[in-house]
Amino acid sequence: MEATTVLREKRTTAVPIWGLEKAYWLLCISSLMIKCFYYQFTTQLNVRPFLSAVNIYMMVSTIGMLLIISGITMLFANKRRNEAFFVMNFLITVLLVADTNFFRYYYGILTIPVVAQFDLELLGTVNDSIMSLFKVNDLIFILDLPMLVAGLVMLKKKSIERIDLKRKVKMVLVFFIAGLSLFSVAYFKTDVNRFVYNNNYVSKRLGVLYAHINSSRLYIRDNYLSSKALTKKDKMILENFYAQKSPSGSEFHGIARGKNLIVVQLEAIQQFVINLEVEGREVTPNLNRLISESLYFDNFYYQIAGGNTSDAELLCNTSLYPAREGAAFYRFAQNTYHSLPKILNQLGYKTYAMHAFTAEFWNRTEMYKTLGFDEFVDGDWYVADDFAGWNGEALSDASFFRQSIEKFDTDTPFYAFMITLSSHHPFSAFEDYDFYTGEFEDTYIGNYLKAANYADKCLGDFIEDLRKRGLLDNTLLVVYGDHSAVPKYLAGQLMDLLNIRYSELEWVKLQKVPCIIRYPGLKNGEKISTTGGEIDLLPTIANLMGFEAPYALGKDLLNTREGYAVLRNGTVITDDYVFINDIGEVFDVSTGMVLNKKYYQKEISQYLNQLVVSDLILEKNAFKYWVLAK
Ligand code: GP9
Ligand code: MN
Repeated sequence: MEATTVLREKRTTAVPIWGLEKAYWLLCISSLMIKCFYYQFTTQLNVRPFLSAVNIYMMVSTIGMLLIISGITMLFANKRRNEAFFVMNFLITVLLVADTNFFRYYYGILTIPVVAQFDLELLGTVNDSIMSLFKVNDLIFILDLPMLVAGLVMLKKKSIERIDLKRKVKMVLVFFIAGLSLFSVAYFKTDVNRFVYNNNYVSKRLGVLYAHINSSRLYIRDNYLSSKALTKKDKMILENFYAQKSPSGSEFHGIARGKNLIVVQLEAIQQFVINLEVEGREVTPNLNRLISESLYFDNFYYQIAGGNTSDAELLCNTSLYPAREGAAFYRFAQNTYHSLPKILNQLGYKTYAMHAFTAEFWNRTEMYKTLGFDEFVDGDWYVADDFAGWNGEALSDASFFRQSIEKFDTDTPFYAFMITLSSHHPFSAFEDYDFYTGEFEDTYIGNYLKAANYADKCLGDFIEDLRKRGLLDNTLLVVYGDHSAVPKYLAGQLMDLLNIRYSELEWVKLQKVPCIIRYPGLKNGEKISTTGGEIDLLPTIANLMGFEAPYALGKDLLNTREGYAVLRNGTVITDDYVFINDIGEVFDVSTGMVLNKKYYQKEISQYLNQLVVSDLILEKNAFKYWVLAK
């Protein structure tokens, strides 16, 4: 009799607390849900109308994931379950804030290799870039925190009971079953075969939380669960791939044999600035002039991924694609490569990599040794006598070029790989720079145009200096941009500047960088519109300098019949059509009409096979164990 009374008493006091607890969990989960949705829309991975089929599946999947994570939280907590829910909310919030900022600059989610390559000291140098990415609306990430803390304090005052096993199992099961059911509805509506190449596609369809789980799953599978040994089958894949590569053509073969090679990789210079006039002034008068005396490739795409600038360096110097996750400069710095500096070293060249910044950034110190550069002329070598752009603390491009030219040893032919820096995001350091941008003054785009104008001036002075010293005509000069400057969330400003109506196709077509090749005797002043990308630099240079680059994945842009560029996210651009992997559609490149995918599927898969081959080479260090049969 006594025992029943106690039990009854307990129940009556427990019920209101239970109600409060459940309300608290609901608050934790629903505010997280809003934050997840905010991520999806602020990144523009998902767009209006809010209730489109794609968005509904993303939302359903996100809620499913949150319930599953809540189930896990419940599984490991008992008396401190409310604290556990708070911690869950807090940790996911931190992840989403980091994701949002990372996305705004790098257009991707944070993945294990990306996080593994963070170096806090070096991160400090990009502080300004990071801070500039926050928006007022991001406050949404912390709005719930005071309420959650207050709720926790209130609940702490009540006596929270332990939950017995039976009840706990029941609760965990409810979370899991509800979560999994919701998630499955969305998952089975998604083309999961496209996941491998594109975390953004996963995010857009199934939400950012699942994108993290998926990318971590793939990372663990590829790095810990699958063998790193190069199998017979892998070798067959490589042999077949290289066997069907088209033989090299002969136009301009060897025209610059034995000459110097200077490659200038321009920071964040996109193609749209070329020949652009703002308020009656050319943004890039020097590049435009250079183009008039060079070959100009106007359908040339950047192909970088998680390694940003360093990926462009890899593409140019090895003609391999970037790693599918993280930066190859960090992940595969000990691999064997058939690189441009190695080939030129063998031909008696002196090879320099030149970049006036902290040598360790992007693990360049290690990677440049691996790529075989004789010397890395880094930030420590340059006298810090002039600053411009970026965070105000980086050596100006003007000084970089001025000092670099003194370094060239002109007694032997040399290869100088030069990476500029001043026109680095966020461009706000150029706010007061003397290039009037009219209605774009004080905007992101306006500042970028100023930065581009400055970078152009420095390059122009450098070219004149080369000319004066009699070096220009003895040198094969290659100039290209490394990657975009305008993130997708600012597409509107860019479209306004260029007077273009936004569409996914137009956006993809804007992801071009200029590529200029100058050498006396080339069809100078001509424009080559064959579609290509950074991966084609090495084979094109090889042809002009008269050496072979048999391991290059790219093509010689001067001797190809087939124009195409494969982007790391699985988008394929050809002279005729564009397959946008994010949305899974094929468009006519000039009319923008949607084409029937089934007619292009086979060809697209063949192009995408290049990514598979490249991943195999990087991830299994294939060039260490396999040589191409002559
Ligand atoms: C740093 C510079 C910047 O050395 O190359 O790299 P990014 O942020 O453009 O990848
Ligand atoms: Mn860069």
